[in-house]
Amino acid sequence: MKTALITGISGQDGSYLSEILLEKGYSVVGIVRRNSTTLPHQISNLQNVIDHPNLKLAYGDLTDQNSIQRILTEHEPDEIYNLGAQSHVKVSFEVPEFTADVTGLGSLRLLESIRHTGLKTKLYQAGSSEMFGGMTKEPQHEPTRFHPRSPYGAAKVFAHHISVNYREAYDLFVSNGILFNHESPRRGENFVTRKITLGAVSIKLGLQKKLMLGNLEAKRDWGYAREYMEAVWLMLQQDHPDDFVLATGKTYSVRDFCELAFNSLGMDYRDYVGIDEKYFRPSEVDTLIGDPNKAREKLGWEAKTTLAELTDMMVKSDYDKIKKTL
Ligand code: F7E
Repeated sequence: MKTALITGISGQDGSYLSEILLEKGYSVVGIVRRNSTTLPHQISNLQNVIDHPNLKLAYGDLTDQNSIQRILTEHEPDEIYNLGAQSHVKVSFEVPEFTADVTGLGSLRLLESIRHTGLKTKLYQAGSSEMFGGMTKEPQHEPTRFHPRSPYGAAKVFAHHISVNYREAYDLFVSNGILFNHESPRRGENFVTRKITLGAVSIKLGLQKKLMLGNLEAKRDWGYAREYMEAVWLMLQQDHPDDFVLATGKTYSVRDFCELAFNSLGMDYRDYVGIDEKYFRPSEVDTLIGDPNKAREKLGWEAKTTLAELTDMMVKSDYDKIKKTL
């Protein structure tokens, strides 16, 4: 039985990936951080797998090298998926140093731990389309120059480059994913898609009157998170480490997403959506659209779920969830 270690297991991606790995017969170890919320609350995304006999949780932190090294020594994972991060772009402007520590240096600590323990393991480093940022050619693909537009994007660029460096310098098996936005009913509530589906449903059910947002013109390449985690697993099943863009190849504005979400509930977003400057970012990434050709050719992967299907899935899930509480 193979063992996989996941940092960020309590997040959207970690929860899908742990389900996929457990279905494939892996033993999964997830790193969780101690914080002031209770553990059941912190791992609510893991409800489908929490009682699985092959799932273990271990306290640790990407800012604590000793904890990482201890977990590696104890569990000797065959594969490591580094999904842990301070992943909110707007918040990274408020806590840039913390973001650099967790999202950037966290990756280095993991690499150093692998090197020091001498483990023959494969590492997946979760990179982001935020590394491309602004002023790049579209669509963005693996050779596109990075130009991050936030502390989060800059930290991810560091994590990407240091992963490539450790691959070249120490011959470690490290693959970088460059994932464009990927969403689902498990998306955190302060990312724009989930904020919109929750807001639209709350308005529909009479619990809220307006939904305040920031920049409606920003364009993103949005896919379905579960499908992206299938590709992440495939990256570590290759004979050689490599870097891959995962994207749908289509882009839509935040305004388009509002239209889809409100329409699916029989409403016109223009009657309910307002603009609040506080949601604007000091520097914005205007347009992201990925070219997933390399993933298609080498991994045989492509995104299948359309944005309309994804929006419907998220709206329905939020509707059912809120309805139950009324
Ligand atoms: O913003 C605009 C905002 O926070 C999308 C993370 O997973 O994907 C995510 O980063 C767009 C931006 O995601 C609101 O200005 C308008 O242009 O959902 P988001 P993100 O910043 O693209 C990448 C790939 C990652 O790696 C990140 O970890 O929507 N926007 N109004 C708003 N955004 C938010 N959050 N809230 C608003 O009210």
